[in-house]
Amino acid sequence: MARTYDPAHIEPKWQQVWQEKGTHRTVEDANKPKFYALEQFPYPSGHLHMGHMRVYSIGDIIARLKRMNGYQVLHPMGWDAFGLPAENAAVKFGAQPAKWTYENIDFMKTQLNRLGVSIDWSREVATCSPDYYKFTQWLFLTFYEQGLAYRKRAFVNWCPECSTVLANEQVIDGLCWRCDSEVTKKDLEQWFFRITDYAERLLNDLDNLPGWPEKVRTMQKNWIGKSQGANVTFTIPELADEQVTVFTTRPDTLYGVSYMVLAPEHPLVPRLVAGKAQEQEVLAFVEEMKKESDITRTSTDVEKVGHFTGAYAKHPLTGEQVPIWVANYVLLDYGTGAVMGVPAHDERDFAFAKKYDLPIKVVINPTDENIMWEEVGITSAYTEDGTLINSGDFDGTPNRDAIRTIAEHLEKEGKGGLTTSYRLRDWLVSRQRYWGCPIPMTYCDTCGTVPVPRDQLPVLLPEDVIIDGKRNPLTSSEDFMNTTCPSCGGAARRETDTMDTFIDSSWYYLRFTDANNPDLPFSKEAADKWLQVDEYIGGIEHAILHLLYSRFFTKVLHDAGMVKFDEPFKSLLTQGMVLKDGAKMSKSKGNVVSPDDMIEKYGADTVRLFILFAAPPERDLDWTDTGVEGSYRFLNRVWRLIEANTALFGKKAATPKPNDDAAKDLYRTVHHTIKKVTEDIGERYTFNTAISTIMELVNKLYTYPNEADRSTFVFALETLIVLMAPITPHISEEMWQLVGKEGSVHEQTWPTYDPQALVLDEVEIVIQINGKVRDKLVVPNGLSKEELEQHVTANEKTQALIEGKTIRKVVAVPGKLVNIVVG
Ligand code: ANZ
Ligand code: ZN
Repeated sequence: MARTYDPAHIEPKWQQVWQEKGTHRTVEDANKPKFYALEQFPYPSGHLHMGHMRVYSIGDIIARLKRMNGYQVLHPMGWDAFGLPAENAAVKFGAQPAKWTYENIDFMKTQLNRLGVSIDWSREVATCSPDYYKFTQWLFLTFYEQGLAYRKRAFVNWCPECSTVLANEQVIDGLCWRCDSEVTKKDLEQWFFRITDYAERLLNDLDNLPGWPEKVRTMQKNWIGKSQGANVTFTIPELADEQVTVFTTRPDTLYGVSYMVLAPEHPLVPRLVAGKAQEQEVLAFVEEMKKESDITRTSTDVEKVGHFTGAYAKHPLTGEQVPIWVANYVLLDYGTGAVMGVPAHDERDFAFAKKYDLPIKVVINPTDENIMWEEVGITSAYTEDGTLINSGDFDGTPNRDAIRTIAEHLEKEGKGGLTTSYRLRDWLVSRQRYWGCPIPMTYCDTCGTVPVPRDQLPVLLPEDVIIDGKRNPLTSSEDFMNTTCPSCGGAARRETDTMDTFIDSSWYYLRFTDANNPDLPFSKEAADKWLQVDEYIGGIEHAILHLLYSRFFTKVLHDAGMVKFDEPFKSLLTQGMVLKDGAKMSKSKGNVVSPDDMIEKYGADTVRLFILFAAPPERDLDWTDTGVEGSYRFLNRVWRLIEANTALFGKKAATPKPNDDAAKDLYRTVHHTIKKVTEDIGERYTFNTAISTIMELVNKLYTYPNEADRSTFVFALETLIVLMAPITPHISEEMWQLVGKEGSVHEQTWPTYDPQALVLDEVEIVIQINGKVRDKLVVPNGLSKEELEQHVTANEKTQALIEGKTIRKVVAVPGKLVNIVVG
């Protein structure tokens, strides 16, 4: 009796077999090329959603194909397990973050296994486990030793809701990336990573990443925000010629400066206003500005406001008095935190000068004859190019040239010079949170800041703490507050801040190469063997933060001699979202499709097939019930085809003998399918078109005549099972067994296509007489020009067409046509 396709039975069965046999373990075999396939590891929030199912299906099909292609494949998985939700759960349900997190991990791991992904779980990592975070601390010390981790007092982004600081990258349009509350500022002593030291390399090396989407590279480029300009140093006579430097992209407008603006937090401000009438007013403004986020302050919708400090600077070239202001739109941590105001040639300065009635001085004469220089600055700023006027010795210089000549002149005078600024800021890594990796530092009254020696790592997170969501419980931990100084043995306290979780995820791909190493984060040998990640798959939401930080980490570790490469991810695939009927899945819309329900109903193979078939990976995918059902029906169709023909199979691979037309055609189709599937999955990552080619093959097999060659038919069926293995691993394994084959289908060698088989034996060509189409003719394929000419002219059909006429010329185009010119 025919067996029906029963995924609920076969899927768990094979999952267990694979697990017992260790089918998905990484095979280390120096004779094979290596391939590292990695999907971004999930945060253990509680359960996997369809978006996860999509990334992991994509990663799995790639990993499986490479294995069958003869690669040694590393395909690991772990958990990005520190972070705020665990603490929120602790506040809400009283669960300990550790317990909550590990329970989630257990559940989500079961979900992943149910999808049938081929993960080497022997390399599993969880960033919250002491075995892992010991080395996160170890690497923090490396950064410290390299002078790349430092502590400073700074105005930092503060989320009052999460009661923690945020990195600039975590402030989106002035709001907290996590909870959307308005971000304010706080003056705190914090740890930073000196990522700005790497700004230039992080920017330039984007050019060495052709395997990354252009869009992501552009986003990183803009984030780094390189700006070429000049520093100009003014002096302040009333403060004993104290210097104040501004950053400008337009040193050519230096003679047009009519005021200077300092960021409200600029350290000179209190001294400038001391004892002046403006003192109270300015200091009050400064306090107000400290609370506002940079994004709000510089937003185009926000009005520019400022205050005169009552003090003046001296212009470096003219010696003129320049009034010094403070204003909301100047930011402390861009450039030098001070700007020169040139209202005639900058829109923003123009608006500011108009509002506060400051002088407007034109120094660039428009090249455009329709604009009178006398008009500039009356109704708007002139921001285009022109020639310098009112600029001393520089009059008459084209302004583009003056950018350089004025900067060079300043340099000679010791008053500035050309320089580069980046928008990228140093990475603020301290968090006032409990559920994170403790920063391995101690503070001693005698010795100051003392790193915890490596042999004393990890600095463990205490587990018996009370979490109220307001205070960091580490600040009342006995362990942290009363410790001994590693240097002098005296009383000391530990750093109570933990690390930004982005540090945890900046090096996990390295740990996977040597996941159980008890002494080192990873050995150089293992990392050098497996890295770079050959294909990294994840969401576009990580285009800036995670990828930039990981690149930074890799470069630092490269410079420290720990790895040989200096970019972690050779190729990057950013997958689209999973939608439901065109809308984003969300609890509030009630349109969430649960992966568990779908697997329960149709099986994991159907879910995988649908996900991979419904859209190319970078595009959004629309989850439709009819689509899933279609995928399920297709698998049933394949199943019945194999089921009905099991008797034809022998133990050995079928040797096809295509000796009739139907067999020849099928033989060619099989090779075409092999080629298409191999390239679509392995090179183009267009899994959808690979699948449709397989579907066409199945259609052909259904109409294959009974009397046609059987050996070719069996060869086609066998190949079909193998080609489906990376896509739908369970049903393929079951069918492989069903037809009596030995071993696992996943251990088969991927079929190769025969280019010869793709060539048609015969082609149809057109016969033209004097340029007019007169007939068609079937000729052997692959004839040369001369052969074709001969073949056609000798043919009796042709002879009849040219009867009684003389051939003057023959033009033969192989595979297409022959034109005979007669007279
Ligand atoms: C004078 C000037 C004249 C400027 C002119 C522009 C046009 P990008 O391209 O983004 O680097 N600036 C410098 N530091 C600043 C800060 N901390 N906060 C706010 N604005 C700042 O922009 C550089 C320009 O932005 C600088 O060039 C400066 O204004 C301003 F016709 O200087 B400019
Ligand atoms: Zn000490």
